[in-house]
Amino acid sequence: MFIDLAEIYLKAGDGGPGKVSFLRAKYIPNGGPDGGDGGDGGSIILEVDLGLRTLVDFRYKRKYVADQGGKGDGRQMSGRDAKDLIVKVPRGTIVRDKSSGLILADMSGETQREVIARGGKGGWGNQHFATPTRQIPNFAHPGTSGVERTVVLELKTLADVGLVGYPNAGKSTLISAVSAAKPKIANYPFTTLTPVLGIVSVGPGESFAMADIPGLIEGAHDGVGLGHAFLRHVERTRLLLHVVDVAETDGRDALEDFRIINRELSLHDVNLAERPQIVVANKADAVGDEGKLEKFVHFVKESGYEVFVISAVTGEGVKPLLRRTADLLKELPEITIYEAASPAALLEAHVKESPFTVRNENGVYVVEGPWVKRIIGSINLSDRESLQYFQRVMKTGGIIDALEAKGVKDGDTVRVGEVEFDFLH
Ligand SMILES: Nc1nc2c(ncn2[C@@H]2O[C@H](COP(=O)(O)OP(=O)(O)OP(=O)(O)O)[C@@H](O)[C@H]2O)c(=O)[nH]1
Ligand SMILES: [Mg+2]
Repeated sequence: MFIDLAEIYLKAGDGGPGKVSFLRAKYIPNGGPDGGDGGDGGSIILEVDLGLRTLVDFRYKRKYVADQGGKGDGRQMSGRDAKDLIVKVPRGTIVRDKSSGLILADMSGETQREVIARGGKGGWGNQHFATPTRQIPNFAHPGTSGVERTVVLELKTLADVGLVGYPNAGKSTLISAVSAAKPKIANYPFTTLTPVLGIVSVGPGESFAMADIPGLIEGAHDGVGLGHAFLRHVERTRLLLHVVDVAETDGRDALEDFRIINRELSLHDVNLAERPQIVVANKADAVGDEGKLEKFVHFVKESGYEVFVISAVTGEGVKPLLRRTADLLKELPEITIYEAASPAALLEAHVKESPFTVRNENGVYVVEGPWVKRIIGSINLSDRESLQYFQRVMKTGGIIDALEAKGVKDGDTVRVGEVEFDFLH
């Protein structure tokens, strides 16, 4: 089964808790603190697997939970770091954070690996907390939480060239004539049900990737026929080959088909309608009305497109088409790779959409919310840049406004998680 959309839940492991313990030995009556640290929780890492072609596995397994870090122990024994959980995805998978819709990663590299949910850090044991004035530290850190999130996976095939056109126009016949791909070909519409990728070789060391997708019909953007969902597999392409049946099999009209497909492309995504396009007038061997073909070619050229009259079956005209395609590709921008959102943008989105509360507890303004642990875990308060980032999130997340609404004044104490600071506007 071919599946190109999936939603999965990820929970990285929490860091293990640090230990509260004191050295006990025969001749040392009051041993110092020797509580070890907790281990780090396992992260969830997505990895490209070139052998995968679909997201079908995620139909059956939708929940991925990495192990927690081990607990710290006495005698300064650290807890074990948990193993990372590796989840394999096909190349071309775009990973989005479900709640914000932001892109976490575009898994398009051949060997790409990305941490999508980071495991929590192990907590410090009490061995770290002894000071000259506090010789019996009766506490340890609990460890931070592993990231929990639902992500949407979307597979968008990586190809230089996309074949689009009406059903039965000969798209699959063309890709099977010019590459090793062997999709099903038949004389009825909707023969192709899933995208097919083929590598087209045009000369020594010169090749490009071509994607064949199911045919489109009028109303595809509204879900008519197989709908337009498969267009996602040509969205990254640099060039479209628009295949039109100019033999007008079954009483079709080439010009009308051509217009319908272009309209469907723009209704799906204006970027796709503006993608460079070569018109492939196919089935030249079976044309009945040469005059009509000439008119079609003339009209299409007048509209600003290059046209190649070919027969995918006899091979007539195919070579010049491939030559021109390869030459044009040299001038066109690279295959689209989507940029991942910055960690700051992600955290801001998270803060914005999560509820938080501000309350006054004996003169201290306490900010609480589900993201508090995460933000505190992700910043280093002794680092200037990190601190500026923290302030920015406080501001864009609306926390400063909420504090002011509660009556906070310069010099008042604000507590976020375990961090306390003086409010300064
Ligand atoms: N005479 C002739 N027939 C062709 C040519 N190209 C394709 N055909 C025929 O047209 C029919 C449809 O071809 P396909 O390649 O399956 O068409 P498609 O565009 O992939 O169709 P869908 O997958 O349904 O969208 C088949 O019977 C092919 O043999 C051609 O150049 N000349
Ligand atoms: Mg086909």
